[in-house]
Amino acid sequence: MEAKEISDLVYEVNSHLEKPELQRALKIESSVRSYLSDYLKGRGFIEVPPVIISVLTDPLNHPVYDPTIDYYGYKYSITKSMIFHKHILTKHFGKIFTFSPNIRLEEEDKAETGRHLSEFTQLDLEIRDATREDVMSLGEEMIVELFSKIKKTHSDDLKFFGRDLRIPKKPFERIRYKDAEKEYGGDFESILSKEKKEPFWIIDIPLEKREFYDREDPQRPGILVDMDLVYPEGFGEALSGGEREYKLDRIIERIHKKRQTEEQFKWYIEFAKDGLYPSAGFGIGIERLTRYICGLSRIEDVHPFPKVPGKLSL
Ligand code: ASN
Repeated sequence: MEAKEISDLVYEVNSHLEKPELQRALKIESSVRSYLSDYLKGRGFIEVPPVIISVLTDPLNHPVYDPTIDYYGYKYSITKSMIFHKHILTKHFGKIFTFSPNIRLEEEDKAETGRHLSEFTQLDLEIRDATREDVMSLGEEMIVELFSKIKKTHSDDLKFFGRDLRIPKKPFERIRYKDAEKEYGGDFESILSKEKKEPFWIIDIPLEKREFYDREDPQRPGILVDMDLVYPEGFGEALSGGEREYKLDRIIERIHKKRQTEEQFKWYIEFAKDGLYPSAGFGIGIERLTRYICGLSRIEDVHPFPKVPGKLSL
């Protein structure tokens, strides 16, 4: 990482915070948060506070720097996602959501994507006894309503960005992971994202491409009952989620298939022994959503203190 004088950093932060683009984007993001929150509360969801450190967090399916904090003899991680907490909560609450700050200390190859911040917020939600179908239609309706409201209330800001925000038609297109890969090769997500004019779903993701907690289709071994939503116009991944494994034997088998250890997830396993419910949910990145709404090429332009992998930031 390049060395930087403190005075340079102060200058950089101040010039960033002064930018009209950032100020407008933050105004929009502030509305995005309240509209989404109102939308979910209006549908019976309870907002829960975020978990920042825990003995249990998402293993993710890609490498990140992974520090732990030793505290009273236990190893705590900084939350990478609240996936397990969401699932455990559905034992006692039917529908929950949280604006969850996630820390993923990405490696430097993610610095130039324009889509990665090491610290970001996802709106993470989970519903007990729901199916993938249920959460996909919820996601579609939520996005359509959000975009319509933003168009009405932020027309000046969208005009400033020169953004003609299109309201997508429901249901969004669905493409099976394996079909997309066959037709476009390994880079299908970015190819399709550039080609499409409206958000679309990638469904039925192969088991090895995702974490152990997404449910394997009992009728189609190796295929998960999960999904990603991808933004059009080259903006890439928006959301990911799916149905969850909830039976103890399935959870243990899936942990082993990933070559992870029961020790690593012992707390979650204890909850599974106690009994978990079937559930489904998803998480949508707030900064990526704001970036898409504003039509900006770089994610740091929607965050006051952006943590771009490999770069010093406040
Ligand atoms: N929030 C995602 C989900 O609900 C998980 C993640 O962020 N890795 O599936």
